[in-house]
Amino acid sequence: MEEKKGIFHKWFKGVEKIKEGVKQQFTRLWSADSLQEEDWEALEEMLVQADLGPILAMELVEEFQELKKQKTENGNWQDWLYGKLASILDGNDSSLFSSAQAGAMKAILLAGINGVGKTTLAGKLARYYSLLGEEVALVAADTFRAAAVDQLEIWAERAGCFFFKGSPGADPGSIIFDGIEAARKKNRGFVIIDTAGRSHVNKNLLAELEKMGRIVQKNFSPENIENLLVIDAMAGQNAFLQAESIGKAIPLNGVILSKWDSQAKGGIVFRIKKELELSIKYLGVGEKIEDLQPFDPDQFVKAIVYDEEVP
Ligand SMILES: Nc1nc2c(ncn2[C@@H]2O[C@H](COP(=O)(O)OP(=O)(O)OP(=O)(O)O)[C@@H](O)[C@H]2O)c(=O)[nH]1
Ligand SMILES: [Mg+2]
Repeated sequence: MEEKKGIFHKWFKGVEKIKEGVKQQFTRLWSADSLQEEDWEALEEMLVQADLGPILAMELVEEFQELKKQKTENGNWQDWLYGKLASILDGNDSSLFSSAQAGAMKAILLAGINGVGKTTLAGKLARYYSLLGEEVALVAADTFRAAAVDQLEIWAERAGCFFFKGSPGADPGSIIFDGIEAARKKNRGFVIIDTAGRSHVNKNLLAELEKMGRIVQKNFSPENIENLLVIDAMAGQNAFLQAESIGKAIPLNGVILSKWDSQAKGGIVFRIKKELELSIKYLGVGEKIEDLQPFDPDQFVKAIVYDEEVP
């Protein structure tokens, strides 16, 4: 219980900033009789600064302006905003493998630019799904740095799961192929593949990722694959460029936002769902193996809008 509370607090840090801005602006504007241009600008600026991006910020401001014009606002701003924000996240499928065949072998491929937290997440997911009763195998397909393999091996030890590494000099595609084979032989039905960080503008690296994606596809049917993009919660606008080009190399099934505990502004969640039409699956909320929070859209919006006690 103590640990759960700790995790929730770390997660909650990521909404504190947006929550503060939202409360300040909407409390003021909701009950004001006459509003000036600068009031709308201040609201829009707050939303942009909270990482909702210009499109969503403008949309919310315009809808609120319309409401004020018609003087139709009943109730409180919290309920109004809850409805708006919740509708943006409507359809966010936070679960993994929601249509997987029962008993089938499954694979998670983690992709993303350098240093976003892929290897750490591989470890966290390995522990998380092991605790749920899955027989997990971690496959080290990052061949760029020798240390990357050792780093993943340490996570495998912490998570208590099967670990596979290729022979030195092997290419990542063949490591994945062999890793899947080894996992199958060891009856490990839940394969998590850690890949090297790659710049989203490097064509060769994207082609390599494409190849890795194809090898996974050859071994698993689509409903048993989760290609997950790892994004640093602070990436802002750049997250969209990353998603666009990495999404061309492999079909993305969702996003994990890492480093949620370090100054994330919260609004990026809405942008990812709205502009990329990708579901947010998990939040990485720290450097420890247990610092993983399944993303709950309703809890998330309520935490921003309502003054509820942190459980
Ligand atoms: N605060 C915080 N730090 C994190 C989180 N996830 C990862 N880190 C840290 O971020 C750094 C990079 O993490 P890695 O897991 O090595 O990232 P990576 O994407 O595998 O990096 P490359 O393989 O080099 O591309 C490490 O210092 C981690 O401890 C998180 O959720 N919160
Ligand atoms: Mg790594």
